[in-house]
Amino acid sequence: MRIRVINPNTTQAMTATIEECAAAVAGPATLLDAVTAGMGPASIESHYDEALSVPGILAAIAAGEREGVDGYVIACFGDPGLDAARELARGPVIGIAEAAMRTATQLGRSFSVVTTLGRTVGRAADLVHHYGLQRFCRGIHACELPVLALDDDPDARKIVTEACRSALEADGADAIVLGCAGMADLCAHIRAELGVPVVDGVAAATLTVQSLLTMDLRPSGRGESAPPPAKTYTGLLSSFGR
Ligand code: 5HY
Repeated sequence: MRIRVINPNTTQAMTATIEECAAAVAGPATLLDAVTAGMGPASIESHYDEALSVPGILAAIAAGEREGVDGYVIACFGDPGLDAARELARGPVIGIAEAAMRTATQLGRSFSVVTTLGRTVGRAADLVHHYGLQRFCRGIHACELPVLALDDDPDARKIVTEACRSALEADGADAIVLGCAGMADLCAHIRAELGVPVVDGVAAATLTVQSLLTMDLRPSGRGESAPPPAKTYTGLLSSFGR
């Protein structure tokens, strides 16, 4: 099976981190294909960034459909463009936020989320509600590191680890969910430091897609997941016409 892992921001170094973490869990029958969005923001830390990341995601999905990709991961904790991507793809499309949070619910009664900047907490809260996980989520916390600082700040691991420790002490949750794809390579360290389950959405989403395909499960392609109606798109989006 072929799984495309899409980094919706345009930072190649982050795609490399994402690819490494997805490859660490993918099975021998899975061909992983990690791609960086060909257009959009260098990082996604606001509603504006999120909106402008969607065309790059949809272009990567459309290309995957032409190339015979079986399933997709959207490797950004805002799960940007997820519903639109599911209209384009024949196979499963899984966002790392949904995958991580649902995985955390299978490890205990509660989880806390630790994300990057405080301004992204609202989006994470919206997703908790959208996925119906309010009764499990004890809190959403920010480490106040910009997304790209996860890769270039020498203190990033310490800062994120301490933010996770503080979240655990504040909320008393059974698990921690890492709220950024760029934190994926910190997961094992933080889990060892805290002694509780720490869930990385890149691994969770990759294995969710792999599991669905292994069970030969794909969206019905009917109703809301049917392909979007053909129409003309103009200006910068003219290439998205169908
Ligand atoms: C992510 N931004 O996973 C999100 C994290 C966030 O560029 N990749 C990004 O803060 O929403």
